[in-house]
Amino acid sequence: MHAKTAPGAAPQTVPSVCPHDCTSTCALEVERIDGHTIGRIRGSNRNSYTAGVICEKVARYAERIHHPDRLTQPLRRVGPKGSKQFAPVSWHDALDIVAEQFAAKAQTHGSETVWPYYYAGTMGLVQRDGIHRLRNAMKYSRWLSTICVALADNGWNAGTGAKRGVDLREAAEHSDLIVIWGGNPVNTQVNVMTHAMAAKKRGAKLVVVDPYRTGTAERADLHLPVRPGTDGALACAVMHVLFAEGFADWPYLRAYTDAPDELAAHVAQRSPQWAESITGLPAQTILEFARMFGRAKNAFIRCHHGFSRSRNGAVNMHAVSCLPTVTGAWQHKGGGAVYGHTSVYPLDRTLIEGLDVADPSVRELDQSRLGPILVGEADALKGGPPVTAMLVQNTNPAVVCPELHKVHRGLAREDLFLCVHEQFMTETAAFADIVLPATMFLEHDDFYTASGHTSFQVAKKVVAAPGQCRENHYVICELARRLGASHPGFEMSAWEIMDETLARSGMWDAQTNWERGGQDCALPFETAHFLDGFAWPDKKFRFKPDWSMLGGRWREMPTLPDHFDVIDNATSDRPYRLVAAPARTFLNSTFTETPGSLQREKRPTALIEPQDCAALGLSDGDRVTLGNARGEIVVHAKARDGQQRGVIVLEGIWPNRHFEDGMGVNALTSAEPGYPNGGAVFHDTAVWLRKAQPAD
Ligand SMILES: Nc1nc2c(c(=O)[nH]1)N[C@H]1C(S)=C(S)[C@@H](COP(=O)(O)OP(=O)(O)OC[C@H]3O[C@@H](n4cnc5c(=O)[nH]c(N)nc54)[C@H](O)[C@@H]3O)O[C@H]1N2
Ligand SMILES: Nc1nc2c(c(=O)[nH]1)N[C@H]1C(S)=C(S)[C@@H](COP(=O)(O)OP(=O)(O)OC[C@H]3O[C@@H](n4cnc5c(=O)[nH]c(N)nc54)[C@H](O)[C@@H]3O)O[C@H]1N2
Ligand code: SF4
Ligand SMILES: [Mo]
Repeated sequence: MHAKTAPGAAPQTVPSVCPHDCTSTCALEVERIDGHTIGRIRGSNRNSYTAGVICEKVARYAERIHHPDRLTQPLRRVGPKGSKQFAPVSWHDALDIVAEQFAAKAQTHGSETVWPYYYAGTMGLVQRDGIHRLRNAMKYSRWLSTICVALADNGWNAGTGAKRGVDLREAAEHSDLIVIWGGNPVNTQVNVMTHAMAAKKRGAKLVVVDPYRTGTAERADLHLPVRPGTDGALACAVMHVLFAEGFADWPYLRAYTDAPDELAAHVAQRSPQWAESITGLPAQTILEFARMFGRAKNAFIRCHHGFSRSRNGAVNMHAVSCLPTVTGAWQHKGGGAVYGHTSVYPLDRTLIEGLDVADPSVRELDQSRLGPILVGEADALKGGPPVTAMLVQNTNPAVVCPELHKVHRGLAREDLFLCVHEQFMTETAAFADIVLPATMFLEHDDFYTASGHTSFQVAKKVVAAPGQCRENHYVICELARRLGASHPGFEMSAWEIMDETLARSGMWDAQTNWERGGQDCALPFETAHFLDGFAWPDKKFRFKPDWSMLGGRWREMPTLPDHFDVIDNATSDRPYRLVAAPARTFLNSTFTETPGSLQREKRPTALIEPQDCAALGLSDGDRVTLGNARGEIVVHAKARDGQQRGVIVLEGIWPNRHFEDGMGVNALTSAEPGYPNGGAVFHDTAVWLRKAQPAD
């Protein structure tokens, strides 16, 4: 238990920044009760994007930071792999063991056998990305980052050339139509809703494109419940109408785009009737949406990640980014689109990531193909040595990765040495040889870019960490010292790295940034709207992207926006399409340990269209089996209106222990890379569905 406020002592309020993997990167106000204890967390008004609003799960962060199950001391495995039999060990000995094992494995198999594995449990750049400095200095296997943004980034950049766009706050004030495409911000980005609802209150229309009736869709004037993986077809049919009915802005197209005549001729063949058969949306509804979009003066599209998580996700994202380009909506205040602002920050990442010592000839492994890699599939290993040693920070692959059966088989390998640096005994940590206890964001210093807004924010440590928890930066530097890795970054504190990085980047120093509550890196109107050109040498938006720039399987891709039919289509054996969507009060597998979130999310549940339920004789609460060649899971059924027949939605990346057979939704999802060159396809899964046999 943590201490209560001393009688009469008012808690202090101190600023911080939310580190979680969420585009909002909210500015926070934290109640500090004493040097070890926090109270409520609130959204700060110092940032006009956060505007005083944060999600409920972070508001009650005291539940997480003061959780009785936090790891507080280093542990060494003393039973079989995965048995959770651990004994305490000192930090000194634990780090020695990790360094000895890494050195021994590298001696036997070469340095590429070690694969530092991380993700975005914290989005702080020093604590998250320092692992690359160790990787680069030691020539450990390199990293192809694919679990989250790869398909969406590639699709967005294919047309515009850069990951930036028009600010949603501007759209909230000026747009007359906001389209939330392929995301559920009521669950995942609460601040998007603040600004979208402000626009709606002003009279703007709200359209939501999502396979099921989410909380976001419920607030829309028009909801388009598209079949998963068919947004490219929908976008083409909308463009068909825009060209056919005179909504295309030809002077803009001639000045700002590469191939408008070819595009117009191409989409002339892609009518709403054509798209009806692919998307399952009535042609009339597509026509209605296209006309709304065409008639709006300053239509704005908020592109989300959700609709990119299919094999054709990059093509679909690119197709959607073409819409405001056809109408020239980019020219108007509040018009255009945004997917993320990450490229606005002029940050030099060399010191943090050790880019100056990176060797491009070292093997690069695909993050999302962890399962195939660990079970030794030759194509996944790129012809190199097996992976026999890993350091895992900020991620829980035993739950979040596709093809979980392979992931678990791999993590259980006796010849794999695994060190997991964690805040909790996650299902990944349970497989470890060494477990190290990690700090939480309020217990260390770091700085943060955002994707949803443009403010760069520094946050200071607020309270002391419990027990022997140490920050990621400490682990990286101590391993570097033991392994003989040399780089200036290993000799500096987190704060020194921040200051030096900011100085090299021409930005405010860390203290100034902290005092002023963040440095806004927003670009001027002309640039944000690409009116001084798109981010290509010829300054033209590309309707015909050069997919070959990305390598991989680009030859198979369509040259113009289209329905790229490489998805895991329904078949007679697997007649349902599964969407593995985010839950409101979990964040990936984080917060699955907090009582408030567990209470709200209840249990893994399949949302099924009522007629499908009737056809299968299912009532709410019945146990159902979902399966495919990769695995089967048992969950509870719930009838849900507002999605097409044949679509099933399962919200939340529940830990595997919540499932009868000990394996969760990612037992069903595929590790096949999206096109052209990687990207996880979490919402692109065909499954069978049947009433489960009675439980034993
Ligand atoms: N509460 C909560 N917040 C989160 C997360 C969480 O798990 N829980 N995860 C965080 C992370 S890591 C990320 S990357 C962001 C992601 O956040 P966003 O970029 O906002 O995207 P999501 O909300 O994940 O998108 C999910 C929605 O996409 C829809 N979708 C799936 N397939 C398709 C499709 O083919 N077409 C269309 N049109 N829609 C489709 C799903 O039905 C679902 O409603 O959210 C972050 N915030
Ligand atoms: N079925 C399905 N699967 C998905 C998705 C989906 O929509 N559906 N979404 C995918 C997406 S978008 C993403 S981004 C991935 C995310 O997957 P992960 O990146 O694995 O995210 P989390 O499950 O939240 O795990 C983050 C872990 O980092 C730990 N952590 C947090 N801060 C720190 C720190 O400072 N130091 C250390 N050492 N550890 C820390 C937390 O305790 C937590 O266990 O999941 C993917 N998996
Ligand atoms: S909305 Fe996202 S960034 Fe804001 S507090 Fe919640 S998790 Fe953090
Ligand atoms: Mo993500």
